[in-house]
Amino acid sequence: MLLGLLAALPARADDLLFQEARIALPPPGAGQAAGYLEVVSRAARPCRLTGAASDVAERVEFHRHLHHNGMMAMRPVAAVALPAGGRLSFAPGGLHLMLIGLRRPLAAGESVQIRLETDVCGSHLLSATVVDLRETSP
Ligand SMILES: [Cu+2]
Repeated sequence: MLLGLLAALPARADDLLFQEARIALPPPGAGQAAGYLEVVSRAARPCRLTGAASDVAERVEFHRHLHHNGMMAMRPVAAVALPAGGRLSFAPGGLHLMLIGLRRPLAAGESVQIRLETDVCGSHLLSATVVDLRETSP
């Protein structure tokens, strides 16, 4: 009953803030690229990130890095919970976006539009900058 009432409230455009959205420039010829960002909730209720999409890729998944028997693997996750007033970090070595099936090569410095869908916090279009992370690695 209460959940139904909350879901009926309209999502506000400023419910979520997106910071430091960036895509790691993939090696030439790579079919996929990882994306990172900070998601800050200013919403009064929890929500779930339920999907992502971009024109430059056939699909965008949420991935987690897992260490399993000494091996590192990436696993897709269907949805990610975001507590009310909380923060989510999509960062190297952890939760990240994966752009799969790149439709064209990406160039360092360009902006890529990514749409993030949530259950009750609206649909958001954000701009991610393609960054050559290898340049900044020690
Ligand atoms: Cu991945």
